[in-house]
Amino acid sequence: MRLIKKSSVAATPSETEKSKTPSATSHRRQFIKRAAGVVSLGATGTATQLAAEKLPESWQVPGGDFSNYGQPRTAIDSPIRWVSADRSLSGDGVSWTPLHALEGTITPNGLHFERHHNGVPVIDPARWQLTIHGAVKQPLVFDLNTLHRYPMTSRISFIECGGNSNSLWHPTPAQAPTGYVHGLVSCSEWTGVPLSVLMDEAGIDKNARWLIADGYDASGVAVSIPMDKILDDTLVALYQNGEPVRPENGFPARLLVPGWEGIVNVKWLRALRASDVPQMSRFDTVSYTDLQKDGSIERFSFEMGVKSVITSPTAGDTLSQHGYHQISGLAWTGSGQVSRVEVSTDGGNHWIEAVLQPPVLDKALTRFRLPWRWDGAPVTLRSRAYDSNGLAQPDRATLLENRGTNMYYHYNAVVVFSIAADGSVRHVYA
Ligand SMILES: Nc1nc2c(c(=O)[nH]1)N[C@H]1C(S)=C(S)[C@@H](COP(=O)(O)O)O[C@H]1N2
Ligand SMILES: [Mo]
Repeated sequence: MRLIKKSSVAATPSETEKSKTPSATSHRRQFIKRAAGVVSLGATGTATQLAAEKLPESWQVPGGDFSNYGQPRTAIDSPIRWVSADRSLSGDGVSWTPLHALEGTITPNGLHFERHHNGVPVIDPARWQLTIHGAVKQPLVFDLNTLHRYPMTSRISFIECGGNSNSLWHPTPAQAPTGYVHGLVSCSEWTGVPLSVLMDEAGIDKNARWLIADGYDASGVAVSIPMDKILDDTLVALYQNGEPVRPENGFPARLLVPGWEGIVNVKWLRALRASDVPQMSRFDTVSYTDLQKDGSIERFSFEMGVKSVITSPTAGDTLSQHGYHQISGLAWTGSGQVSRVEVSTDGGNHWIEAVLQPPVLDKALTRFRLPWRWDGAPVTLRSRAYDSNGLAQPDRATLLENRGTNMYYHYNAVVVFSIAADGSVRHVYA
């Protein structure tokens, strides 16, 4: 948790006044009301009155230049993706969104998680083409200029890798900040052409229940996606948070299949083939399948479960002060909207409804917050999400009971952090 350190609180009288605008106060009151019994208004202050410090003079000389493309500040404490890659397999690996170091719900493009099976291809947009073929009346080829003439739409949506959080299937709880364990999920505003528009132009044969998508990269990724989902809400995404999709995330075009596991969101999109049967590619049958308790294999497990994680405080933090803290986290579900998030600060005995920060969007990350007072005694913090489809996030014992221990994907159990008397935060199974 990024505690306000005493020395960095610029509590000049004017700034203190500003923070007391009526809206800030009533918002806080609302907050407190929702969480009645957890913290009293008087306990919210962590700031310390300091004498106004003299600003360093170096800030007050003429500063740096304009830039054509802004870069984030880089410093030792800047949010960065962590990369876990297998150096023996070219371009195979992931990089993690630092969820614990970000706020709100939108992931900056440079911090969107990455999953490549064979690296990021260099694609010349002038030579890029998308082909729609197979069981269609009229096979079509689009170049990028043509595609840009079609009607576009935007939606805010998360993408989550099916393998997100999968270290938690192991019997020992990983000790890393939230993003480096659960950060194979990111959320962006994606803009592009609804795939239904393009399929309509191609004219789908009536038995074509599947669409097989592949990309230009060397990985040979090919996935079979049910046509119903394609026609429902799948986009050929060209923009990510307003700018062209980043090379790492599929430039110049990728599929956005809202709420469905990462692999079907094919990047560097090359071709879409309509078919009455799935391709049964390696990615349909070997990867992204799970061994069940009864020994059978679950395939085509597309929809991501309902899930929440606390992002602050997180494992590795040390709470250096008693008193008021804000518990903050993210919740999401592949089947609709997050309807409720509950937080327990007492080992799961009592659950308090957290405030969901609007807007709460379908298949998007949702921010939850809860004011909390730490009295200095050892505690555990956990969050549990529910969705508009009636699904509830399971605790770990229930997930293992239901799914067995041979799973690799789709881990969505309640995550627990313990805080010791010295303020140190650890990830625990409890
Ligand atoms: N062509 C292609 N598409 C791909 C992949 C890939 O390796 N090649 N990886 C998939 C996987 S497993 C995931 S989780 C998402 C990751 O998208 P991102 O890198 O934009 O976060 O892309 C999917 N699309
Ligand atoms: Mo993935």
